[in-house]
Amino acid sequence: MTTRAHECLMRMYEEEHDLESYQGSIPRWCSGCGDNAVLAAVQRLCRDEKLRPEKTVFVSGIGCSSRLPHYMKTYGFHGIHGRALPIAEGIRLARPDLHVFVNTGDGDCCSIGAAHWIHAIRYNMDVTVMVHDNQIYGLTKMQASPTSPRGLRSKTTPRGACLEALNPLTVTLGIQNVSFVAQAVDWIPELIYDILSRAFHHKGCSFVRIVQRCPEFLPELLDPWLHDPNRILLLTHEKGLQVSAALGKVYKNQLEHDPTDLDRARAIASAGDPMPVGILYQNRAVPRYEEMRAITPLRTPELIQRGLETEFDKFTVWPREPAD
Ligand SMILES: Cc1ncc(C[n+]2csc(CCOP(=O)(O)OP(=O)(O)O)c2C)c(N)n1
Ligand code: SF4
Ligand SMILES: [Mg+2]
Repeated sequence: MTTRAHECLMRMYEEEHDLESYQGSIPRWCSGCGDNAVLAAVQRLCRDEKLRPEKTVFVSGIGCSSRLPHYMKTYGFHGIHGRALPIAEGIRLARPDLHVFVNTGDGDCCSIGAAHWIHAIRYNMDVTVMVHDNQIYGLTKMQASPTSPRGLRSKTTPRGACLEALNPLTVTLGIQNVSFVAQAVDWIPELIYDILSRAFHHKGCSFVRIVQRCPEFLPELLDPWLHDPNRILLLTHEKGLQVSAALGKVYKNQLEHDPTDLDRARAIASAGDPMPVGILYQNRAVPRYEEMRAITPLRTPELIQRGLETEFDKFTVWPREPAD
């Protein structure tokens, strides 16, 4: 009887987590920074999906946005610049029992980490990727990134960026094996949550670009979209997002878009303005690298112990058998 009560309590401890259970250290982002909205959404998602903190890992590179794993009370890996994706893929292969999330910036993903971005999409491993796109290098205090708009004055482009901005959506939609692409904006929290939830449930590499405000260095950059709901194009569909009546009243510019239509997704992503928000593309049939390989057995304590013992045995000096 006592054992059963104990087991029951243990199960409750393992399964019941409130929001606080996922809150790590206090965020040190500037007030009004869009990263705060992403953090709030993922903490809610972890609670609602009842993710066990010890079975959840957030991986990042370097940047303001890459500080997110510190603010989660789960496992976390604050990696090196541009390398969040290969680290996450390694975790995915070694520990298929974990939920793997990636937080990366526009610089981290689209600049120094661009090669890994392309291959992560092609390998299509089951990771939920959030690109916090503030169109600037925030942490290093305002250098142009590949997504900075043409003409933007920054520390590295004092006379204005001379190149057209790279579009992370069209690039991703052009990569072989792409299986999930969505876009959110930090100022519509309801939709960040819904989109991340869809991304989390997608089996494969889900790529979510989150258009994110950096009030410290680009305080007015996104104002035209923030203050004019008609410049947001909500993508709705029975296979994509359905928006609440309240949100629909504010954001009237809506488009029925079937997310299985890749050509249409590419056309919507290319248009850019009004800014599409929702699920652009989803293909559940794309094979996942970890499934195709399926070579890594789960690292159980027994397996780890056996491996260690095999290694130690190589160096063990066994006592000699006494001579007869
Ligand atoms: C190898 C290497 N090169 C350069 C840097 C300097 N550095 C740190 S963060 C960063 C850019 C971060 O920009 P982004 O990924 O957009 O993140 P944000 O701070 O805007 O969230 C750079 C260039 C570094 N840490 N390591
Ligand atoms: S510098 Fe910009 S991106 Fe970095 S924390 Fe401040 S507002 Fe956020
Ligand atoms: Mg950035």
